[in-house]
Amino acid sequence: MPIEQQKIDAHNHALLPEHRRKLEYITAGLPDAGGVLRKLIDFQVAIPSWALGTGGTRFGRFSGGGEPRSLEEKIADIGLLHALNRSSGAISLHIPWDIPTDAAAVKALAAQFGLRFDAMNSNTFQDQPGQPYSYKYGSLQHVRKEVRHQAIDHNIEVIRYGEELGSTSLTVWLADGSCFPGQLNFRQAFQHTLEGLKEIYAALPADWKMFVEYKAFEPNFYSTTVGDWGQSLLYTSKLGPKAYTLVDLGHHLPNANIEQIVALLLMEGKLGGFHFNDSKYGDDDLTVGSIKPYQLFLIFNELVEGMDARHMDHAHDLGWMIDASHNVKDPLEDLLQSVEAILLTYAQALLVDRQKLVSAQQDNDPVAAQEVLQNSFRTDVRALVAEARLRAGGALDPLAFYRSEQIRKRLIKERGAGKVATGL
Ligand code: PSV
Ligand code: MN
Repeated sequence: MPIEQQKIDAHNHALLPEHRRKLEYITAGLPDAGGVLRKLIDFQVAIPSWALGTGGTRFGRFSGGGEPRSLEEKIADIGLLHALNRSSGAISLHIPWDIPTDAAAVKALAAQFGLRFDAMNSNTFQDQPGQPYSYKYGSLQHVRKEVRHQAIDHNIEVIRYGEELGSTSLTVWLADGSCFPGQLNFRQAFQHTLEGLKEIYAALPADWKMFVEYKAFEPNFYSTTVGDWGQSLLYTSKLGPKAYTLVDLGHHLPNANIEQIVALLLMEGKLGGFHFNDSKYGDDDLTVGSIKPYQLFLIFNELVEGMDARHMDHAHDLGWMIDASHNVKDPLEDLLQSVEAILLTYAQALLVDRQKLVSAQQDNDPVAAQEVLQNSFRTDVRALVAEARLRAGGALDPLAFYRSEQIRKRLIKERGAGKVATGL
């Protein structure tokens, strides 16, 4: 649904006096507000094609209506988000949920909305109609060669689709593992998986990256063949320089120190991609920043520190993506909230007084270190993020705009109430 710039301008105009007052207050205390604003404008978070419909659990799914009926409509939805927040300028596709039958047309449509194609995602965790072999007992780890080959071929096919769209990375997430002790020979499962990943790696174009995503449990509940960052790092180290570990915030055991994981992967030059979401218990796929915002801040603090230590470009050197979808919110509102949470937290991490933090560390002063971190975490940076959006042509308050324009109601009218988008 196209959004008229005039409407965004009118919305901004009404909010401008209040916004300016808040912005002056925050920028007065900042040494380099311009630099922070530039980084915020550059930072783009990819939206996965499967997050545009109401998510579900294995117990049920409750469509809110107006869900995209095709890849083209998914692109239009992300275009809408990007028009409002100017920070969602990329789409991440899942094959076979979103096969681009006419790649040139799909690419041109995305370009009209200012979107590029982020990482391509393969799917060997579900069986597709007509598929010769089942993934019930795994894919790349499988005891049977023909199943492994089918999974390898699928990943290579996904790379080919991605090449047509201008993507430059492949994310491999495997559901492989076992549900019961004794079901699997761990070493053999690892070796089979490594061999398969090597074949996929060999098919990568020169400028492509491969992200190996890990997950502690689910759908397998006893062992997972890429179960944690150590296992992922083992694979990516053996694969070579184009292979990186991907961190999904929901894929850890409770209370894992994700900020430390991120710091060490960055130190090794092996952090490649990031899936944002939030959770209370496991891979809950809840809105970013809705449950543990301080943990997200600590992770961003390490990301900024670690990327700066390696002179990395914050906006382009890692693949940033949201990976969330759940049952109760309007997915577009949810995504607006998630992107906002990411940018707010990134802004807070940019404000951390690094010199003071280093001094506190050198002085063995945990009290001072906590003061430094929490000073930033408790700074209200909402006006800064809004200003970045305004300068980039977006809406000062995307969610308020979305609601006042009754966008969901219009989407339901256009697409119907009953359709369920492809995805989980
Ligand atoms: C698995 O839980 C995961 O995080 C992977 O990134 C998948 O591609 C995605 O969710 C959607 O199933
Ligand atoms: Mn993920």
